Order: sequence, then structure tokens, then C-alpha cells
Amino acid sequence: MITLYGFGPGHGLPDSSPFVMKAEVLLKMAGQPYRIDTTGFSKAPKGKLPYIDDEGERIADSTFIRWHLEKKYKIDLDRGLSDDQRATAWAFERAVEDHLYWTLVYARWTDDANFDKGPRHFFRAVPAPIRPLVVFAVRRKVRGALRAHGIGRHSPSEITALAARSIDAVAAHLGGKPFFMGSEPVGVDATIFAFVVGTLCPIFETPIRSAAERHENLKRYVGRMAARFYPDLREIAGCQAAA
Ligand SMILES: N[C@@H](CCC(=O)N[C@@H](CS)C(=O)NCC(=O)O)C(=O)O
Repeated sequence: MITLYGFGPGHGLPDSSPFVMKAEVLLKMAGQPYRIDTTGFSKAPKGKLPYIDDEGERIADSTFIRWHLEKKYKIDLDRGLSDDQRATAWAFERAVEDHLYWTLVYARWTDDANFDKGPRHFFRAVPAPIRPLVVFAVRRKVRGALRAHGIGRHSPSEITALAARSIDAVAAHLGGKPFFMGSEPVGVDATIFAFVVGTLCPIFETPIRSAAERHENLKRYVGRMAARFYPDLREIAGCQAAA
């Protein structure tokens, strides 16, 4: 059976990482049985989660996990899409994972109140005497990553404006469709769902979340995806699960 290495439930979500949630939805879409292991971070091949172990083969990174599932199990998670639609799906995936994601990291890790409500909990297992030092060092590393990405060089209002533009684009493309590319979910829905859920996560007070909350279609979409892929959940990120 496939093992998915993730962080585990956090921030009121199935996993605190949108990339892990994406990978989990991809596994569900692929119809492959899996189990979750939350103890693998220290052995992560690329120093990040998620990664999977599939009969001894370890695959790191949610996109490579998708490609592995499609190749090994001979499925096309974009079945029914034209080349044009596949290109659109890929472009949105990149916008959300490589752009919107970093605005969420900014909101969660640099704002003290949000940090206390969210990421600070990751450090619970660190021995108390050294915990403040570890927290300080990791937050400094995250700020460095935000600067290296580029998003961390902007002012808070500029970051919000960029995030809102991506959210508006996602909402506009979704429009009145049940799923991101049409009447049935395809691969990109795993990404859009995971990151919209992360954006709407009610424990964080951010203008980015407010920008997402303005779009009723995004909230209904999250509820629809939850009903399909997390049937045990009645609610996620403030959205009622409903088909
Ligand atoms: N491109 C990777 C991104 C994964 C990622 O950024 N994971 C974050 C959690 S959301 C992580 O493990 N960060 C730990 C670190 O950077 O030390 C993917 O698609 O899986």
C-alpha cells in the first residue's frame, strides 16, 4: 500500500500543508489505497512534505507524485481535457502553488497573531528550554525564503493585492462550473481545492482570506470537493460539505 508522508491534521484541516492535502486528493482521485504517516519529515528526500512510498519507491513533491500515479497506474487525471484546457490547468496550478502559496506563508509566519494560532504549534515537540531559539531560527529561515522567492520584498498591501488578483482569477475561471475545468473534477482540482481551503482557513485573520470569502462560488466549490473527497467531513474551512 502507498504511504503518504504528511504533517497530519492542523489548523482545523485534514493536513496543515496544502501540498499534502493536494497529494491526498490526488491519491483519492487515482483510487489507490493509502495510509498516512506523520513521522517522515526528518527523512524527506527533498526536505519537504509530501512524499510517498510506493512499494519501496519514494517520490517527493506533489506534482511528481501525480505523475507517478498516472504513469504507474495508467490513469490520466486530466482525461477529457483538450490540450488547450490542460495548458490552462497547468498555468493555474503554477499560479496557485508558486505564487498564492507564498502569500499564505507570509500571512501565517510573519504576522505574530497568526503565527501563534498556527505554525507555533509545529514546535510543541521541541524541548521547552530551546524552543524559543528554534522558533526564532525557523521563522528567520522562512522570512529568508520569502525574500528569495521575491514576495517577501513587497509591502503587506502589495502582497495582499497580488494574492487577491490570483484568487479573483481562480474564482473567475471557476465561474458557475461545478469543478474547475467542468462538470467533473480533474487533476488541477486537487490543487485548487487544497489552496482555496488554505486561503479560507478561518483560524487566520488575513485580508487574503477576506479576498477569498468575497467569492461565494469558491466556498460552494470547496463544499462540493469536500463532499466528493472527504465524505466524512460536514464542514471544512467554514464551507458546508454539499454535493
Ligand atoms: N513543490 C513541493 C512543495 C512542498 C512544500 O513546500 N512543503 C512545505 C509544507 S507546505 C514543507 O514541507 N516545508 C518544510 C520546509 O521547507 O522546511 C510540492 O509540490 O510538494
